[in-house]
Amino acid sequence: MRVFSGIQPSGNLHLGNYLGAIVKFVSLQEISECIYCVVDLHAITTWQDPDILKSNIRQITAGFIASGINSKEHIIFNQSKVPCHAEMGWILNCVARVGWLNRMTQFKEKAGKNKENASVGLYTYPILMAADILAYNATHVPVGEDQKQHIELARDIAKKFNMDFNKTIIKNGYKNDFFNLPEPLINGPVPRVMSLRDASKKMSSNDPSDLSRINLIDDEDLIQLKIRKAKTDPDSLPSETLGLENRSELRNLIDIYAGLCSSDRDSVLQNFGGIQFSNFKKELTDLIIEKICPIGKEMKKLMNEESAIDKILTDGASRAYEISKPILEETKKIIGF
Ligand code: AQP
Repeated sequence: MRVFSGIQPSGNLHLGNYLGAIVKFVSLQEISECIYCVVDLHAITTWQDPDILKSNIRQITAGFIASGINSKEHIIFNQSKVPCHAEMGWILNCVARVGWLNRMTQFKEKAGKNKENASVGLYTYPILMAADILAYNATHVPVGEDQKQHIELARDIAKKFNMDFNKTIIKNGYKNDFFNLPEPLINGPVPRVMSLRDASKKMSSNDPSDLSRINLIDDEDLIQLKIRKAKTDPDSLPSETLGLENRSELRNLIDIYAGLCSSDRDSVLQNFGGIQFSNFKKELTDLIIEKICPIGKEMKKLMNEESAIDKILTDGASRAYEISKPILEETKKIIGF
C-alpha cells in the first residue's frame, strides 16, 4: 500500500481540507507509506501572487505537520521541486482523451461562463493529478468527495496506458500491469464539508466570503463569529436523521460536529435533539475551538520558522524524487524513448 495525496497552496487551509482529507492523511500513516504533496503546480492554474504563493506553500506544510503528519517517517514536499510530475504529466497528456477531459465537472464549475479565458492548465489539471499519483505508482489516494471524478480519470489513464503498451512487471512474485489502478479513499469523517453561508456549495478557499469557511488559523473570536453568522433556520434540532431533510445548513453543521468528535449524525442528534439551533451553535463553537485552535496556533508558530519548513520540503523532495525517478524512467523505456 502506497498512499499519495496533495493540497493546493491556493489559499488558507480550511475545515473542508481538514475533515475531507487531512484527518485521513494522519490516520493512514499507521498502516502505509505516505507521500503528501503541496501541489504548487496545480495552484498556478489560476493566477497566484508570487509572494503569497510562497507563504501558502509554507502554510500547507505547517498545516500537515501541526495536524500530526510525521515528515521523517513519511514524505512531505512541494510538487515543483520534483520534475517527474511535469514530465509524467506530458506523457499522460498523450494517453488521455479530449472527450474524457470534457466530462470533468470541476473545470466546468471553475471556468464557468468564462471558459475561453481559463488557462489551459486549469483544463488539463486532472491529467497532472493523474501524473502525481502514477509517478509514485500509488495504490491509494485519500481525497474529499469533490475529487472522486479526477481519481476515476487517473484510473482510466492508467488502464489505457497498461492496455496500449501491454507491459507487465513482476511485483512481489506476481505478474502485474505496469501502473496500479489507484483506489480513492473518500470515506472519512466528512467527505464534503459545505459552505457556512450556502450549504449548496462546498466549503472552499476560493469563496470570496471568509465567513463561508473556518480556516485552520482562525482564532477563537473569529470562529465564534463565523458559527454565529452561519446560515440557520428557526426550528429546533430533530432527534433523528429523517428530520434533517430539506435542512441542508443544519445537516452540514451536524456533520462538522460529528466529524470533529469522531461520531456520526445519529449519535449527535440523539444528544442534541430538541435543543434550539442557537444552543447547538454554542456547543459546536466550543468543539471547533477545542479541536482546531491548537492546530492553528502550532501552524502559526511553525510558519515563523521558515528555514525549518523549507528544509522539510527540500528533504521530502529528494526522497520523493528517489521514488518517482525509476518509475518515470521505466515509463519512458516502455514508450520507446
Ligand atoms: N469542502 C470540502 N469538503 C471535503 N473535502 C474537501 N477538500 C477540499 N474542500 C473540501 C479536499 O481537500 C483536498 C485538497 O483540495 P484542493 O487541493 O482542491 O484544495 P483547495 O484548493 O483548498 O480546495 P478548495 O478550497 O475547495 O478549492 P477549490 O474551490 O479550488 O476546489 C482534496 O482532497 C479535496 O477533496
